[in-house]
Amino acid sequence: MKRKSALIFGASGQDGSYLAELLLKKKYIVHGVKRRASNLNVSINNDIYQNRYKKNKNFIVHYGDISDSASVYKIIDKTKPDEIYNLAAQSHVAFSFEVPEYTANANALGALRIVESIKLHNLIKKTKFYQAGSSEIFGRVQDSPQNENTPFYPLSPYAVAKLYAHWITKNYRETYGIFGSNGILFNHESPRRGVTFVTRKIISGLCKIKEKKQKKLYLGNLNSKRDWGHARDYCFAMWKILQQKKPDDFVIATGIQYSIKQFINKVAKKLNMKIYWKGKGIKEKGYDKNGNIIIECHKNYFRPLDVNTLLGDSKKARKLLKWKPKTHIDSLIDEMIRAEYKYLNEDK
Ligand code: NDP
Ligand code: GDR
Repeated sequence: MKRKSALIFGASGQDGSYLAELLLKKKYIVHGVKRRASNLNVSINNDIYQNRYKKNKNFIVHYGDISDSASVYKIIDKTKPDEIYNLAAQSHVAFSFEVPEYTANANALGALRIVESIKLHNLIKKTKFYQAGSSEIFGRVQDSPQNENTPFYPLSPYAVAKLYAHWITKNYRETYGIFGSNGILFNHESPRRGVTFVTRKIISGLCKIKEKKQKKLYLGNLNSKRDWGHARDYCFAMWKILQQKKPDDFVIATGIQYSIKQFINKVAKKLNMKIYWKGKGIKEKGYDKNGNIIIECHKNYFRPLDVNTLLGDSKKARKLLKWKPKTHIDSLIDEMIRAEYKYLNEDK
């Protein structure tokens, strides 16, 4: 039987690394797109990318950029894959307020470049397309929990761009019959999460405070609530979405939410640290048992507009994809803490 092939835009990111591992395990030929930079990026995922995949003959690296039409067209033409996963994005919501135009180019037009390329290269009958959508499109939530029928209300340049990508995928599906599916994924984390996202920042900060390598952790809005799952489980859902007979859109979530403060308390408990909270809003502070301030809010980490609550209802995915999250938030935190200690010991 002919081996399936997949092309992953964003293969060096958190999700790209888990998805590549899954597909290689399923005996796919995996093509990963990586953008060139003038110096080597030394993030953990790039280590994984360099060390693990470089030597695997079933993993082929292509240099390209989702914001550059010619490179996207060329790579798709060259690889003609059975499945394309578009995970490439400027994925930081807060940064998107600072680089709105670049965010729109990568996150919105990136998806357009791929579907247009599938059409131009006559791949409509061959190639299935997965678009990495986000729960951020629910923004100022109109209903709770959020499912595929909840109205969208994006609150950041990131979310507005992701909403364009959502609709253009649906539009090419309805206009040209492309097998294009949107996953509307709620937050998912792992030891491979970028260090500026809140879960990794909290775990990394508290581990360092406990080990006396850092005195204080500065954060922003402690009261927003998120529905957090494990990236490995969510990448499995991406693959399942493309194994369906028909293209469709799916919400992927755990259905349980915690506030940032609750998340901090959970991590602290696992590290045997008790945090005493005092104050409100930006003045709220977390103290250790000796009365030292170890958590403080700083205006730099507040967004011009924030999404206060997100809670997903993934009944459709549970029924049609037979998917459900395997990892409980406590196991996710345990895994992230273990990895953080490993990074600390390796002094990364
Ligand atoms: P990451 O930020 O870890 O990974 C993003 C990937 O996109 C990296 O490989 C990055 O490459 C690549 N990339 C960025 N800009 C470009 C570009 N111009 N051209 C080519 N590649 C580029 O994100 P995640 O893995 O967490 O998320 C994957 C996708 O899923 C993203 O689209 C994100 O918006 C979306 N998403 C994520 C959720 C989450 O909770 N993690 C939830 C919902 C949606 P490089 O290594 O060079 O930076
Ligand atoms: P999010 O994740 O914006 O939901 O986007 P992030 O972890 O950045 O923020 C979650 C919430 O925590 C609050 N917060 C802070 N956030 C960061 N990054 N740093 C801080 O210091 C801090 N303090 C408080 C934020 O205000 C926010 O409310 C992630 C990304 O992966 C997107 O690509 C993806 O689409 C969504 O999840 C679903």
